Amino acid sequence: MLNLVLFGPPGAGKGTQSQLLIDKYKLIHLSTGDLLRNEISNGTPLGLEAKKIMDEGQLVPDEVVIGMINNMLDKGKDAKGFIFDGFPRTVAQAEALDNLLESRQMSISGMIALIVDEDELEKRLLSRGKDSGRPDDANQEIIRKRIQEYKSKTTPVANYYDKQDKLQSIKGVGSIEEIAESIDKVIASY
Ligand code: B4P
Repeated sequence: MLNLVLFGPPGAGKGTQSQLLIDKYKLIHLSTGDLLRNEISNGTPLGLEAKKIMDEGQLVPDEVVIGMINNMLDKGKDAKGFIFDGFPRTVAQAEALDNLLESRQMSISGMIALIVDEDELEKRLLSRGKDSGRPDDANQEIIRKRIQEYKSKTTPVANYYDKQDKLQSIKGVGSIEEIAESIDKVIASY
């Protein structure tokens, strides 16, 4: 199985690259951001709770996203593998993911981190906000809050995988095709 963690700050291109990878490698895409937005559009109690937190640019509680991933892993038992996009975002989530996978005789093949500077991230997210309707992309203050959350809570996740010799970083600036090629090279090395 190919179980990939696509990592990077908000706007790094995780969602964009995931779309290419699911087609190419026939993987199941698990984006906690998409799963949460689904809950919001369906008006579920979980969605109502998550909306307030996401609109402020903060991370939703670990137990909420871990529960969602647990359910989704069961639905994809016969898959060729998974892309984890936007998850894990805290060390507690990374530990929980390792446990969830181990209990299913699975493991993470590797983490690919997309490196993009802050000015570029802000530019991309503000530009997406013009037509995405996503409240968390709508203004600079919220975007900066998300980047701040990433720096304080999410960057330690890269060290977590580095300690397991599973981290590889690539440049996330350039054309979408160029970045996809760099990702392919890393996958070929597994
Ligand atoms: P996410 O949905 O994961 O959103 P994101 O971090 O903004 O990444 P996204 O995938 O959307 O951006 P991408 O880089 O593809 O999270 C949203 C919120 O949900 C979080 O803030 C949090 O509140 C909550 N949440 C989600 N997961 C959670 C978890 N595990 N724990 C707790 N809370 C969680 O694309 C950005 C833009 O860049 C696009 O417009 C794209 O077209 C453009 N782009 C991509 N590649 C480009 C390139 N090479 N050049 C130029 N533009 C590019």
